[in-house]
Amino acid sequence: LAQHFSPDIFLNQVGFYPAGQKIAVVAGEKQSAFLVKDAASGKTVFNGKLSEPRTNQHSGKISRIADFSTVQKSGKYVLEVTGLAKSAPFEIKAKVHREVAEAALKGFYYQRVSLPLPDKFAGKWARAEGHQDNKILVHASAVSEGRPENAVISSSKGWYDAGDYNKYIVNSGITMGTLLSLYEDYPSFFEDFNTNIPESNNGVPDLLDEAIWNLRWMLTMLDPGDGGVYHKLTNPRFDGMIMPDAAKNPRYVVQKNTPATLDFVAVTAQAGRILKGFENKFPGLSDSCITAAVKGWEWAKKNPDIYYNQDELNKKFDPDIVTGAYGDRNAKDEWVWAAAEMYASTKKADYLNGISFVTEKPLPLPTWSDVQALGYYTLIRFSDELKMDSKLSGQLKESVIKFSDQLLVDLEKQPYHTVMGKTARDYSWGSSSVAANQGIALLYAFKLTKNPKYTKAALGNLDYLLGRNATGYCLLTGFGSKRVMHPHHRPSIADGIADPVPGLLSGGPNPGQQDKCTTYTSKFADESFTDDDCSYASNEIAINWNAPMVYLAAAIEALMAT
Ligand code: 9MR
Repeated sequence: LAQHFSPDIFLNQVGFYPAGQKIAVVAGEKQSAFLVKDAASGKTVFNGKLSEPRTNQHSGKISRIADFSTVQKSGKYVLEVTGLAKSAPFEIKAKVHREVAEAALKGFYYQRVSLPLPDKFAGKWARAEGHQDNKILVHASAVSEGRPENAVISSSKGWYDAGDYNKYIVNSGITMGTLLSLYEDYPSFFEDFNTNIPESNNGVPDLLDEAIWNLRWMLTMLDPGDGGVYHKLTNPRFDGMIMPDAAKNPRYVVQKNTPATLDFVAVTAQAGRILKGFENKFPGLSDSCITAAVKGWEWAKKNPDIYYNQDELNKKFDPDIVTGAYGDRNAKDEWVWAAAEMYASTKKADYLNGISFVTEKPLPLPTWSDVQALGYYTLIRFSDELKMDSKLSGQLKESVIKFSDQLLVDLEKQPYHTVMGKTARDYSWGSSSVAANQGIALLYAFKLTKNPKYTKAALGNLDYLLGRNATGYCLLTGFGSKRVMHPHHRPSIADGIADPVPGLLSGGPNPGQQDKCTTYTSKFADESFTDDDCSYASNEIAINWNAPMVYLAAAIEALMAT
């Protein structure tokens, strides 16, 4: 694909809304004019001037901006830098990101554990069932009175975390919180949002059906003996590059701890609240969630300082566990999130007693290890309904706006005209999720202020993810003229099909290059990416990155479908 298109023009390869902002980045400083042409007829529809040159703060490279927002007629176009370079064709149309949103949610279906994926739903990515997970061993680090070492439990379903086949509560936490919040923020949008999954016709939004697949697994991770929640369900070591059904190693649940339990509390509290509205579809599920949330909360109250430290664990227990650690050593933010969800679901304000909100600071962007913002979002969403203390709710709202305003500072000067990437810090492991989560924060700022500058910047980050970034890749598999073809994703590698499983968001540039792959072509923060399956540090996929992608694309569709 796309070899004859210029690598010097960077734009959202999926397209643009008729009335939305339309920006491309043109590398170099020599040219000063550009044209937008109708792709079929070649007729020029817009004659534009490039901006003054800008210097990239990461690479020192020079580029200019082409703004063609005034082109508003639906159609297929190409952008040409006069006499030199030509972009791949792109579309201008209403609902232009609908398919992106649907595919990104469908990405979760492809990650389902304990289920065969037939042609009917999975197309050419059909595969056999992987991991029944009905004979899971209790690791020596996780025993309780009723469950001694090597006791066997059933813990089926859920989603594979990423390119590997393990299931981690901490990372499921932020993922579920993001998807469930998307539902609570835009419920009517999901009435008619079909991703062609087995449950599509059950009268429940597909978004919730998908989340319930993972919820049912999460509920099995609470030890009924004491109410603590296991950190993860995992092989001792990562599988090779095999299909899920070929993976046969024994799996364990390992050490209960405070952050995992509080993440579980937050998710089950939120799910319990939402599922009350679907009692006739899932009798008893809502209650089971709330009961589990209360149990977890009580365990965490009694055990407020237990953290997962894999190295320490391996000194004490066998077998050694060397899969993803998600070792969070600070539970302050998990307390905020869990308390917020418990309060919103039970309406008992006591849950907030003794919880410290860091309200004087701008919102901390959500990551798997910092989930405080998810609590803020929920309290803001329900502040009126809960008749919340107006001082606290005012502070929470202020922190979201403060954070968003900081993002917007100097947006006009950025080489890619995005809030993403202003500082090198944005390019952490899974930087695509930073872009998506910034977009979500901006959309909350929009909801609070109704100022369209925030939605515009959020859309800019979606443009970033779909191609207006220094790698030139559209970072969602299955989309774009320059596609990610080799994600670090076991099924995509092992299935013998050229196209990777679609709807999965690549982690994106990460100058850490912890995978030591030899195919990186740049060390600059915004370019440190390689479309190579060796690259778990820049080109893996993960559920906690896909969830904010679903949120951003769907919410933008809900807000500006025209
Ligand atoms: O997303 C995680 C990132 O923040 C950490 O720096 C990294 C190293 O610990 O791990 C990432 O999570 C991986 C997890 O440990 C195992 N499954 C794949 C995840 C994505 O790479």
